[in-house]
Amino acid sequence: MAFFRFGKSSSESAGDSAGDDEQPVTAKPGMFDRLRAGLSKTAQVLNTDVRDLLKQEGRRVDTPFLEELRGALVKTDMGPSAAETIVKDVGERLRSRVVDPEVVVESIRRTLHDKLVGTTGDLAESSSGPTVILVTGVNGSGKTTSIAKLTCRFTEAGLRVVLGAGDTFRAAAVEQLSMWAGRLGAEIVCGESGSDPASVAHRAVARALEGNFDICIIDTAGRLQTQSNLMQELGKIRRVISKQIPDAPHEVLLVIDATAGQNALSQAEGFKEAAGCTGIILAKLDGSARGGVIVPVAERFGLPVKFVGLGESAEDLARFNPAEFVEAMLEGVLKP
Ligand SMILES: Nc1nc2c(ncn2[C@@H]2O[C@H](COP(=O)(O)OP(=O)(O)O)[C@@H](O)[C@H]2O)c(=O)[nH]1
Ligand SMILES: [Mg+2]
Repeated sequence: MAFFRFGKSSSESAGDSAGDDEQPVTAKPGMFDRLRAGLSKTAQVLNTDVRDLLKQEGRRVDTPFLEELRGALVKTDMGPSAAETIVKDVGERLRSRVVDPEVVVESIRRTLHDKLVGTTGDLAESSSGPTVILVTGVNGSGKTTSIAKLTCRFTEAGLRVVLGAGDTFRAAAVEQLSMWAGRLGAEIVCGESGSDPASVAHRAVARALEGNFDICIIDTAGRLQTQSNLMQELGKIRRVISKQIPDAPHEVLLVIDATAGQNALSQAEGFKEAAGCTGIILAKLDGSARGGVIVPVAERFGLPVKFVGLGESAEDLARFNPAEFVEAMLEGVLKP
């Protein structure tokens, strides 16, 4: 079904209604500008540290130069393996010669692209009936906001969405999701505060089936992988859902906070197995100077990064496109 290509990449405008999203749409502002703005803090690191290094007149590519380059690259959180590949490549191509900024930038571009290509993918969808998406992650990572953003994309594409307020831990969480549901024209199924999230999930999926909804998205309370009872709860939610629709949940999305650094990565690790995650949303890229973290995220989890979060509004979500991402990161590095 074509509708699951609803999540236009950032080179396509969010409001494009041409309806032919097989065609690459270029020269449209909108999502690419948003991606660029979101990655501006990361680009700034490359723009100052790397650019300063590249602009030093007569500077030769020697060991101190390569170590300075490595230091600047690592600041973006792209991880030691990507930085090492770039440093090695630049060393091999330019050693003892005068620095050629074009070669260095090309090496960064190619390395990041190679590491990121193939690390994305479309959302899975149900072959018949509602598509069920379970959203999980640590507290405050951006789960509920990401659900609002997905809902916005779906409803804009004319799909009917029912939300399950599975974070029954805090009353405020239910209110937050209800507010978004009202604003975005989605239905919502809530439970009593403190009630069993699996029962809320069950009722949300039942509502999706009986009301012929296209999409059912289930929110969950934030948890840590060390809280084994809560991690088991995710398994229970999955089991309940799969009894209602055998191949559901069709997606289990892990939301990771791009600003939280290495710690967030370790915290998220246990989710992959406990929740059977199928993809990642990397939220809060806009607030981070460490947008390069997408490289270790993709490497470490071995899961496709399906979307990136670029702000707090419902429109601030882009489908992850490696080529555009790398261009946005390198924005301005070669400018005089
Ligand atoms: N700047 C920015 N803030 C975000 C993004 N996603 C979520 N937030 C903010 O992060 C905070 C926690 O988000 P929330 O969705 O409630 O997290 P949850 O606890 O995982 O459900 C809220 O203040 C959100 O507005 C994003 O992509 N960019
Ligand atoms: Mg929440």
